Amino acid sequence: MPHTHYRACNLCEAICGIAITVDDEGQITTIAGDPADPLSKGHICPKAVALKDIYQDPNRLRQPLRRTPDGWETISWEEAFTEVVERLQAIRGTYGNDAVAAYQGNPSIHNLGTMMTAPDFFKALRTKNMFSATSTDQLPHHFASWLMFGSPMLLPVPDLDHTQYWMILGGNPLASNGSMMTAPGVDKRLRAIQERGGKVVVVDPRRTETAERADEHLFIRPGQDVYLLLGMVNTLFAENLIQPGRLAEMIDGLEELRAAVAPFTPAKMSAACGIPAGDIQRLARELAAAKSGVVYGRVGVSTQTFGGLCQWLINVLNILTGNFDRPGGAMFTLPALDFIARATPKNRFDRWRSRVRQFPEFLGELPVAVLAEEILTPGPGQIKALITSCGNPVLSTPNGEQLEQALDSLEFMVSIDIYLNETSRHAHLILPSATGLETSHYDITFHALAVRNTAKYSPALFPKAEEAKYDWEIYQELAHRLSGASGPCEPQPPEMKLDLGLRFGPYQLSLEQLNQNPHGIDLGPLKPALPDRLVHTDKRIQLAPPLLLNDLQRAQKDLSDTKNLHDSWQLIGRRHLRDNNSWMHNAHRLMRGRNRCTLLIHPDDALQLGVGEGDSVKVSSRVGSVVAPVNITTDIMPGVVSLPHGYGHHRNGTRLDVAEQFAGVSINDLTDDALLDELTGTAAFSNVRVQLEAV
Ligand SMILES: Nc1nc2c(c(=O)[nH]1)N[C@H]1C(S)=C(S)[C@@H](COP(=O)(O)OP(=O)(O)OC[C@H]3O[C@@H](n4cnc5c(=O)[nH]c(N)nc54)[C@H](O)[C@@H]3O)O[C@H]1N2
Ligand SMILES: Nc1nc2c(c(=O)[nH]1)N[C@H]1C(S)=C(S)[C@@H](COP(=O)(O)OP(=O)(O)OC[C@H]3O[C@@H](n4cnc5c(=O)[nH]c(N)nc54)[C@H](O)[C@@H]3O)O[C@H]1N2
Ligand code: SF4
Ligand SMILES: [Mo]
Repeated sequence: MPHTHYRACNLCEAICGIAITVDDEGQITTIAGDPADPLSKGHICPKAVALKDIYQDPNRLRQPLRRTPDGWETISWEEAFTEVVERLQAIRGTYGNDAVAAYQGNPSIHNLGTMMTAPDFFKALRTKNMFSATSTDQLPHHFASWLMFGSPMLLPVPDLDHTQYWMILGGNPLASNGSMMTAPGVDKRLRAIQERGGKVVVVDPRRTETAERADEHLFIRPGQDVYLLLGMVNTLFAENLIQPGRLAEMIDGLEELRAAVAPFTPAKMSAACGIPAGDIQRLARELAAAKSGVVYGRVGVSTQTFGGLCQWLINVLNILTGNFDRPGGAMFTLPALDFIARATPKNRFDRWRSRVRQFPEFLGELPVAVLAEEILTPGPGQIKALITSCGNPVLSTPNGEQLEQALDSLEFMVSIDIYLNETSRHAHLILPSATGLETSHYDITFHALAVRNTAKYSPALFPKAEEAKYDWEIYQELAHRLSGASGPCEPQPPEMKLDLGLRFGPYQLSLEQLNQNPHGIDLGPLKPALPDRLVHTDKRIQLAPPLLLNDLQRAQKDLSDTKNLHDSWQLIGRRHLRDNNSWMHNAHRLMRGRNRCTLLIHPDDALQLGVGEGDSVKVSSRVGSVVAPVNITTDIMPGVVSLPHGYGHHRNGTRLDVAEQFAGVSINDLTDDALLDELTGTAAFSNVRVQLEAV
């Protein structure tokens, strides 16, 4: 019988409800948005249909591979597990636990099985060399939340559906479908703000798809948002616009903050960020005057040299204007599986440091920008083995070419990945998992970051191939064998823990209830939750944590450094709706039309270089160079150029079926491992300077 299967798409943070019809032969006939999903209400994007392509892709790995001098050979799971554990144990025995490093990539958080099992496996490694895509992404959000609210996971979300004023910095939700803000159908939600008389402002060095739809767009010099934000906070104090409302009783550090921001006047900030002082003041006044409002900053403001300060100041602006923990402002979710309820305040920073550059850990991780040097620099504590899981750091972390050299020098590398790609091709063994439509899903992370409280469980649509394993089976087996336990590993599907988590959660749901509601369960709009939800034991908000106040000195110093802005360009990234980081360019239906991996450049700059539309330009940075065709547009600021990340599929030896004209180049062959936010360790992608040359 043809039937319809309902699930959540787990490709990006929007977790859209989808309806998949399957015919008698078990073939997918359609994938459409599910109007009955309480969160997405029918929204879908073109990537959802590619779930079918991933499921059917003949190049997706289904059995473990081993690299041999004559190429890759397929081996049994038993052989693979035995070899991985033997090699890891041997390296740990010879060099110590820290010689084994691990990198976890983005799809881990979109995978229920990995979320439930990978942490135990990585803990069992007892290594200080843990890395993840977080240090190329949202680390500053966690840092600010940890210091201000007591837990890195207590993350405020913009209450989009009720706000009257939305200021977006460094995010392009119309292309990315939203991030640290699960809000499927952002376009509709944005239009609704305008229809109820509200205003949307975008601050971005590029006039993005989102900026195009906003009421106002301001260009900002890349990497300089901290100065705009400081100028706005300064204005609030200078003009007596501080009105935290009921939060006044819960905040500490107001006077320290006032003193700390006093030197950062809008007039001084303007020269740094390129936004007129009058506009900086006006934005602060507008936010303070709005019936409700929220400042939201995403990857473009996290991945810069002052990413930590930016995310702190964004919270500060929302708090000082009375827009925190109130409808239409920045609010906290109450998810059905609530990991905050049991969170306790802990020190999570600088408990150890990286060996070479002495960077402090945060949340048990070191910045991925130091991974290559930790592999390449000889001496005690050098990394000799690496496990990558759900990650493609060669294309996604700064100075990818250097990392490739480092990977080739490892004694042992294993990738838990569904493809033989730019990263896993350096591994000795690849352990592929079942994925997507073959897996069940409950979104532990993104229900906790959603603009509305909902809960949804999706069972697997198709059984996995007989010879395949789920991610959770791989982690459990490896953890079991590494622990030296005797006897076979008893598989524990993630559903057991999930059901328990739901039952002990704030709504006391169960897996059975979720199974009975395949479209998902609506748990209502976000509600004020403070002070109860604060994790600091004194239930207070720290407005002026010393680590952040100290970092202002660095911002002050950088401000007085006179830089010659005219001898180079600034490079920024971008996302396209039909891309998903580095790993879906082999889905042919997403790769039609024009090559998207182009260098956006302003007409004045193109004229200066003497290049016309489509001409090739060599882009060089301290670490490398690439050649890309230009796309001339007034949508980008003069002096700034943009390349999307995730491309660069020309590297030999992969089994990815990416058409030649879409292979592109990797922006991360230009981004610099030496540039990072010295406070949080986040890669500073937006601070990279490049030279351009017509070829
Ligand atoms: N210059 C620049 N660089 C960036 C960014 C940027 O904006 N600019 N963005 C950064 C951000 S925000 C992120 S999150 C990172 C992403 O960085 P990564 O997470 O390292 O890279 P992805 O491209 O997401 O690679 C995902 C990998 O997981 C595999 N995979 C997919 N599904 C599964 C599965 O179910 N199981 C397993 N085991 N593997 C699976 C894919 O084959 C692929 O190899 O990139 C960062 N890099
Ligand atoms: N289609 C699609 N969707 C995705 C992804 C994808 O690859 N493709 N990736 C997913 C992931 S892992 C993430 S983390 C999210 C990210 O979601 P978003 O944060 O919305 O990511 P981007 O679309 O890269 O938007 C970043 C914006 O920052 C701007 N920017 C760059 N530098 C600066 C700066 O210095 N200052 C300011 N103010 N702006 C700057 C860029 O021009 C860009 O418009 O998207 C997720 N969704
Ligand atoms: S927006 Fe994200 S979750 Fe929604 S259909 Fe597209 S890829 Fe899937
Ligand atoms: Mo990300």
